[in-house]
Amino acid sequence: MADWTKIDETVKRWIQEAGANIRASFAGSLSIQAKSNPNDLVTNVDEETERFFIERIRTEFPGHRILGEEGQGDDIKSLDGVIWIIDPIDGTMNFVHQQRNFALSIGIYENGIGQLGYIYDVVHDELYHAQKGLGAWMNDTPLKKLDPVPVEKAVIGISATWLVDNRHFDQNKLVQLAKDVRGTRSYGSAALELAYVASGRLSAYITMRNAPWDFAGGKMIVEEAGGIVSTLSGGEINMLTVNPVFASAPGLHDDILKKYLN
Ligand code: 2AM
Ligand code: CA
Repeated sequence: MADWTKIDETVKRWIQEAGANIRASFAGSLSIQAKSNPNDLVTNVDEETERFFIERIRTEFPGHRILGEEGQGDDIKSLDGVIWIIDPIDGTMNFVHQQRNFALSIGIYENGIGQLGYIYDVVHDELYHAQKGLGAWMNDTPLKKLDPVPVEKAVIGISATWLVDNRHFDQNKLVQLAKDVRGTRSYGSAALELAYVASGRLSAYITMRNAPWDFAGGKMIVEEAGGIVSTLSGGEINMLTVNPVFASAPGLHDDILKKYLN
């Protein structure tokens, strides 16, 4: 049996160190490259931060496997054993353009079950984290269990991408939802938006396309805070593939599924 409390202490120490390195990088110059398309960016800091964790995990926890966005970890085809799912910088476009609104995200899963989750807002020094069965925190403050929210009082995180013609979803359903809620917001970092759902800053977050490293940490934190995370049809999230993701406060999750998403 893994000692999750001990692993938690180690991860938090590493996250603080990696965060300090990322903040220090603001003073230097970035090397920026495009990946799958001209707007899909990666920088030397994404790669260095991923390597920072991989080197330490390999030394400290040699039996654990690693799925990292920048592909320097293992080739993961199953959820067997302990897997660290890492996004060194979630919201790379924000990191490059704004030097804010990005986060480091880590989810640690054992046989597909989330045990530890972390989202570190590096610029604001806000660490959201959760441990299975023990709850969720922002820094040292426990997050309150989420209360049900009615649609008309909901502030939801959604990108404008999904409210215009797109290949993935009939935008008219989401346009009606956007009209009915109190407000919409878009931060450009799935991890941060999930942290905001967990802490009640957002009532829900909806996206058509998230990769496991975008949601692995956040899913755990939202669930430990009493929220619900599913696909847009209410199904279970697949931790090995890209998914549509719908994270929400309780009550609201059911209302939106029934009234808007089916
Ligand atoms: P990233 O910055 O780590 O790539 C808004 O763009 C959010 O969606 C960010 O969390 C971003 O993560 C993620 N994202 C962007 N393009 C994506 C893609 N093609 N597949 C999955 N997630 C993506
Ligand atoms: Ca990333």
